[in-house]
Amino acid sequence: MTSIVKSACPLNCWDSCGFHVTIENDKVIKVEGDPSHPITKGKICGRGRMLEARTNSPERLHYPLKKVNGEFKQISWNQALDEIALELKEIKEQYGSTAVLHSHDYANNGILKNLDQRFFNAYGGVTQIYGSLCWGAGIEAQKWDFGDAYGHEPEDVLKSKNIVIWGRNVARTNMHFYEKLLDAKKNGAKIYVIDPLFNATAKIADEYISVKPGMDGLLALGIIKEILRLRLADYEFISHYSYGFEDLEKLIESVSLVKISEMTEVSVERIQLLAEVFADKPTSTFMGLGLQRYKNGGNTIRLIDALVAVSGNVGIPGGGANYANLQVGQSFDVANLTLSSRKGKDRQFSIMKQAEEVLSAIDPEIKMIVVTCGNPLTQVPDTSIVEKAFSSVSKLVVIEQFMTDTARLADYILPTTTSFEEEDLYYSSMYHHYVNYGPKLVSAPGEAKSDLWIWTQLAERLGFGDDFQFSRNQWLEMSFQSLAEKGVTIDELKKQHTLELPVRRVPWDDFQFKTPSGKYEFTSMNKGLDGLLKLALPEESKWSNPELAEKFPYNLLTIHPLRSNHSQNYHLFPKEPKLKVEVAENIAADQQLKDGDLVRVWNNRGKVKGYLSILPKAHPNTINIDEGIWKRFGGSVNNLTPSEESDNGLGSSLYDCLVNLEKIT
Ligand SMILES: Nc1nc2c(c(=O)[nH]1)N[C@H]1C(S)=C(S)[C@@H](COP(=O)(O)OP(=O)(O)OC[C@H]3O[C@@H](n4cnc5c(=O)[nH]c(N)nc54)[C@H](O)[C@@H]3O)O[C@H]1N2
Ligand SMILES: Nc1nc2c(c(=O)[nH]1)N[C@H]1C(S)=C(S)[C@@H](COP(=O)(O)OP(=O)(O)OC[C@H]3O[C@@H](n4cnc5c(=O)[nH]c(N)nc54)[C@H](O)[C@@H]3O)O[C@H]1N2
Ligand code: SF4
Ligand SMILES: [Mo]
Repeated sequence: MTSIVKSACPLNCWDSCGFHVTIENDKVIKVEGDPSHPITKGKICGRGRMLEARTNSPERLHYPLKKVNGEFKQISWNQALDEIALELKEIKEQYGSTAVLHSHDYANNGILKNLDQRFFNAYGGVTQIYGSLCWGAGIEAQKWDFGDAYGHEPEDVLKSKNIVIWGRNVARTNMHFYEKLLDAKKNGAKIYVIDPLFNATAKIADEYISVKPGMDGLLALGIIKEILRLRLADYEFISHYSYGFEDLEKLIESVSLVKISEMTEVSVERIQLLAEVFADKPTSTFMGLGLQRYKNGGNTIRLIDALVAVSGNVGIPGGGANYANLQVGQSFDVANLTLSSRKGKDRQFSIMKQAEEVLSAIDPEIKMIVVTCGNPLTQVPDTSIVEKAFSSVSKLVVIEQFMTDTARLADYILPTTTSFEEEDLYYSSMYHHYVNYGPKLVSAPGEAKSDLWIWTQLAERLGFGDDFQFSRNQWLEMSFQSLAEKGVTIDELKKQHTLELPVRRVPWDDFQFKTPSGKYEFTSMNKGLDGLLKLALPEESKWSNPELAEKFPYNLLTIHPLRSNHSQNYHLFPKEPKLKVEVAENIAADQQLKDGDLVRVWNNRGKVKGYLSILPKAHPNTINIDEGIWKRFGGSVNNLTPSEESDNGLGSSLYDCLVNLEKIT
């Protein structure tokens, strides 16, 4: 029997698509878009379609595995759970619960994936990771400026006269926004793309502005300087609704436009053009996340926010400093799921430096790491240290669907379900404000079990089974408590499969900000000297570290791959993937390289080998290697990247990375 049922994409992505899934005899046959989804309207990307292959792949993990004398051996669930539970009990008794590290990311956007936190809180509180490899610096920056990180609803861009896409790879990473851009263009809006790479979105832009990586904050400052010189600023907004503008003026006086042009490698004329664009309201700004993965990433986003504010584009239809939309995530009562009151002990490692922290931890040392929804061996910076740390602990437990680079190091691998094998609800706080429902559609293969089943079983063995005695529906209801009070219920979601969340469509339109002053804060009121905007530079650049730049003259970006969500799909490609090293034309010309040459890319942290591909119109001295590629295909690119935290401590500096390159035979 064949049926087509509604479901949703679980992947960590801007778009959060609605699906039509074809099922035959308890098997997923095909994944397509749901034409009735209000935002995604039947279109999905290859990563979504490939969830069929991820579900049916013969490489799926089907049984619990234990490493014995260096080899994985199949064991029963009872043995795996009994042994892990006993280990957890003994570690807690002997060293305290924080001798366990929970290392995770957000590979699956299901709300019930947060129940891992409940387990570790009920256990007594483990060492948790804080910050985000993904968007941490920018989120924190917007919290300082506005009080929170809120974006405009997707339709609002159709009201913009000008649209600035600043470091977001829209055509590749955010396809439904790309569709909206095409509509806006038909409406007569002008599109400006600011990016070191001439990406697919740049192809539809009216103007493409190429910038030196990591220098966007300075560029924003240059644009503000021009706006002020031409007296094009919104002085009404500045005087009534902002705090700290004089500090920004002082900063602007400290640097000339010519110097800004030299450092950003953007011409003075281009900066002047952008000043006119921002003053010609409404202009919307859409920042990407690549933009802030630098040591100065928080300051970069704050200076772009300041530009949007000075030009009077905050809180108006068709405007906005759009980065993320935390209104979406905040709609759910995640705290109800996580039982944080039960956490007796607490220790935190930063997500960037988790490996160094594991290696240096005392009182207590880390005795066990549990990995969920993450693949740190490919995704966390400075791979050689990550590998050392994850190999050093006496017990590594990895809950996975596939034998990833991280799983290979494990002492226990617990096989888990894919999204079509369990019920959950899915949302993303990155773009639109709709929540989607994903029912259980097929049985899991072999003995694979959901993460939630695993936590429930372990909780029983550790004596807090009662904390997990709820049905899936009860868990979902718990997360919907506040929404239900507003008349948005889980029953309705199950019926409709997608629901609009009650959020502000044009945030800050009342000019009441969630900051300490209640105003837009150019200077963050309660942050002391940190609260001032700065001429901050990336850690690795010729301006901040000339000797390093002499040795390693090229900027390495490691952006998100087209056909994989991070590391999730490379092993499923019909043709074995190869590591591609994309270089700006000047690098190829200087070193007389051609497409297909085998090259080595290196710095003081590590090296990778790959095949050269010349990137037309990329900013001079820029290289890109898409992230996510596994060791067996030539990765990880994170062998090269730094584990430094961003200026505000909550983000990564993955793209703040200088390298050298040479041809090898
Ligand atoms: N196909 C695909 N889509 C995805 C994902 C995926 O893995 N694959 N991942 C999802 C996730 S988790 C995320 S976080 C989002 C990320 O979505 P994006 O922010 O769109 O993508 P990134 O790859 O993080 O960032 C890359 C963009 O930033 C630009 N960039 C890098 N450095 C700078 C800079 O200094 N200045 C400027 N102006 N631009 C810069 C790059 O050239 C590139 O165009 O994508 C989501 N969508
Ligand atoms: N160099 C470089 N590194 C980066 C980035 C970059 O741009 N450049 N981007 C960063 C960003 S933005 C992000 S968001 C992170 C993403 O980092 P991760 O989230 O670690 O990466 P993924 O490859 O998406 O997923 C990790 C693993 O989760 C598993 N998984 C999927 N679903 C489930 C589930 O339901 N349960 C369990 N237990 N496991 C599951 C998958 O099989 C996969 O192996 O990477 C970061 N790392
Ligand atoms: S990965 Fe993103 S664009 Fe692709 S189907 Fe999933 S939510 Fe949609
Ligand atoms: Mo991300």
